[in-house]
Amino acid sequence: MGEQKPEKVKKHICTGLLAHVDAGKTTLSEALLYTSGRIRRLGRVDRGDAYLDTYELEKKRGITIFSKQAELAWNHINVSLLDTPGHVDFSAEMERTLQVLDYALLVISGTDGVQGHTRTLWRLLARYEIPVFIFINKMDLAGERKDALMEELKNHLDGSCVDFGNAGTESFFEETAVCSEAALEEYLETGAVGNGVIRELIVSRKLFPCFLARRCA
Ligand SMILES: Nc1nc2c(ncn2[C@@H]2O[C@H](COP(=O)(O)OP(=O)(O)OP(=O)(O)O)[C@@H](O)[C@H]2O)c(=O)[nH]1
Ligand SMILES: [Mg+2]
Repeated sequence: MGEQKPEKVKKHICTGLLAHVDAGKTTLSEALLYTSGRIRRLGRVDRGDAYLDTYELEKKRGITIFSKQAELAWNHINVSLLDTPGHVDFSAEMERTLQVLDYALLVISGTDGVQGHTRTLWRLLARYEIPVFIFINKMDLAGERKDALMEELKNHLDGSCVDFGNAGTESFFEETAVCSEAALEEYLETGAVGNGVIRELIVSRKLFPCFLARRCA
């Protein structure tokens, strides 16, 4: 009899969405839950029917007051998603989540760019040593600001913010190569940087993947 293959163990990660107030955390959470099939209807904050803004006061004011948790599954990974409030009055509620996060998703509104509160969050994420992915939304309102926004991230957050929309291109590998010696060595030898090294860079906070929303409302 052939050897039985062990069942693929599902990995579990805890990810928090953080941003300044009104950036679009709850809207993005809603989209992630909908895309993963966790919810069947795409609710909206401005209609008061978002899946995660459950409290009456949240629905009425159109803002998040309490952090909420939702579960989704994607490619053999179970993800606990924590949607946090962006309003400074509820910062303690946001900060509580930092103790349990494996990864953070920092949302930046394409119309506002890096705000004072974004920098405060960035410092907190560094203090808690949390790897960060950056998502820039509201690109439907931001016009052709993609390059300027990437410059802003590099200048105001970290020089190792890299646009993953360019993944696989020469300029992507050049930017990735300078993030560590191992990456540079691999790039000089092969002309590319492999996923294994990229993963290491992300986990050790030497590289911050950035994703810009496509321009649709
Ligand atoms: N045009 C446009 N509007 C967006 C986008 N994402 C979010 N919004 C709108 O921005 C407003 C704020 O969105 P929320 O998702 O409530 O933002 P939030 O970051 O969760 O806000 P707080 O939790 O109160 O900090 C809502 O009216 C959304 O419909 C986007 O990509 N484009
Ligand atoms: Mg919200």
